[in-house]
Amino acid sequence: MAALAPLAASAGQPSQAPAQATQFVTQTDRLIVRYKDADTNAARGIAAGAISTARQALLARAGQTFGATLSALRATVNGANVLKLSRSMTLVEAKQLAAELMARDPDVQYAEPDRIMVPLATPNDPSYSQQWDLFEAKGGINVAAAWDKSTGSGVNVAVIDTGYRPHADLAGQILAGYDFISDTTIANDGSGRDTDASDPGDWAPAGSCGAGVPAMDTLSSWHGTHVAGTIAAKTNNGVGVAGIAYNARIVPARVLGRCGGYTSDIADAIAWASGGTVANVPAAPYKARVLNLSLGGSGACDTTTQNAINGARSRGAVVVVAAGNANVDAGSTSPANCAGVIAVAAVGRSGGKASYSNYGSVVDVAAPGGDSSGGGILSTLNGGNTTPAADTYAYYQGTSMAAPHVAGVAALMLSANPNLTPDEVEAKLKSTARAFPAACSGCGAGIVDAAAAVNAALGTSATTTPSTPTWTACASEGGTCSFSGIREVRYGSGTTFVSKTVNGSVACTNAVFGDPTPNVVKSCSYSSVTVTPTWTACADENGTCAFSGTREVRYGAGATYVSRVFTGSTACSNAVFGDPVPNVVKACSYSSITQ
Ligand SMILES: [Ca+2]
Ligand SMILES: [Ca+2]
Repeated sequence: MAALAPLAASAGQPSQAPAQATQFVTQTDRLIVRYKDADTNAARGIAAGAISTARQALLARAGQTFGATLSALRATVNGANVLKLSRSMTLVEAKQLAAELMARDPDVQYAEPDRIMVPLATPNDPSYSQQWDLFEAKGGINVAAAWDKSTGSGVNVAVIDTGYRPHADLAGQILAGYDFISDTTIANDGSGRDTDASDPGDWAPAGSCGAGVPAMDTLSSWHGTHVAGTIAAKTNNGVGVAGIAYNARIVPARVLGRCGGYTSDIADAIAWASGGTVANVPAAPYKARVLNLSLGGSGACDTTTQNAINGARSRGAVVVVAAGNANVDAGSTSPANCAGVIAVAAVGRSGGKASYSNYGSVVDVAAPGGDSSGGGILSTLNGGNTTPAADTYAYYQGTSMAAPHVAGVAALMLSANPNLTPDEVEAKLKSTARAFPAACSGCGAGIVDAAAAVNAALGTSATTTPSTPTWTACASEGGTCSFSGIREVRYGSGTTFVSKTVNGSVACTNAVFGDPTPNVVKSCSYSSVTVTPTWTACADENGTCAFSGTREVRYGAGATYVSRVFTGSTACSNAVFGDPVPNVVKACSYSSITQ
């Protein structure tokens, strides 16, 4: 029986970057108040912010109830007033005060806390800025935008690999697994199968795996620990790296040891992790919806393996497999050539095929695996050359690193929509994959896009019924319609309207909307349904971002952005946008919503 090997290539050096803290601010010393006559005042040339004595008296009385005085600071762009409070209060209290203002003064259109915003979802893990594979426009998987909607909660991912090392950046992420290695020499832990899936090391002296194999002494790889970190390293813990599905959990199934691992052990692990029954092995306490197999060997798909994969899929598991590192057609690499798996090729930092990656018609999608020109994939590791030593981090390259990116995204999708079948997950990963920005022939449908895949997963939820919008009148013709978020705005009269999707406010005029009902006074109303834009990566720093129409363009890294509105194209540079994240390579993306 052929031994299968882990599919990682070389390691590089870990490095550090400054931490970015992310913490929500839960207090404010400001309110925003807009009066109902703001539109007509603007039309008459009366400056917003000039609050009448009568209104000031009502403000003062409302403030007294909360032990605060309110003073006008300035007007906002849409004619509302920013009020300074004499003391800071919690957002809960500020909302109560805003409600008090609205109750006391019927002229108030709305009042709300002037909340302090912070960049969302940017992990504070100090090495995140080195994880180009997560955020860069060319070779990355666009995961930060997915984290707004899914972080993998409730989904278990089986890492069918060398086992795991306890690691500070994996603490609490690893569930009970199993050691499937039946051969004590391969196991290297002095025993056969048992409940301890920890990795004792897979170092191999020269010639210990057969004549001339390996050619020279090899060090322990800690391969499964690296794969596990890519999928679900602890994130926003101020330590090390970020994981893709960081609220998912890892089920370690140990199948690879010194010299590799047997197909029979791997097949049992596939069955067990997905909730199947394996003789003489206790049932898995934690069933996995995603199985990651960053391993392979040459030859056709074994019947044993195919049967195990069929069984896992019948129990709802998504099976993700590395395509292999021999720069050959993956049709000759198993289990990448098995039916029903998602076979993953590797791209480098440029988004082109990694030199080593297998390719061909059995490949479904590509993901970052790193290459020697742009660097590898940084993840959790152990520092021991042979037996375990201290926690560390290291760059590895390989389709072994690409596969867990896809497994992590699959976990995000299943967390967002647990009803998806394995075939639906695969179809959505493919349909939302991003076009290759550099040559990658035989690399499947494209580079996996985590945010687009999660959006697609959410979009088809059978249990979600679209809500019917209601419409709120917001301005007469010539006025300004203002609201929160991005919404559809109707302009017209009676039942004749034209509509646009608008961010925040819009002039309610023929100039903006055209004239759907000539010679009739029109008005605007906005929809109760907010629209969520999706973002398409368009350029790396110092490139040119091009698109159709007038759109918002974001510039930044991770989830820290500045954004501006452009028509047609813009340079993606500090000169245009300023520098939201110094010392980090930034990129641009454009909104799906035209303005
Ligand atoms: Ca053992
Ligand atoms: Ca971390």
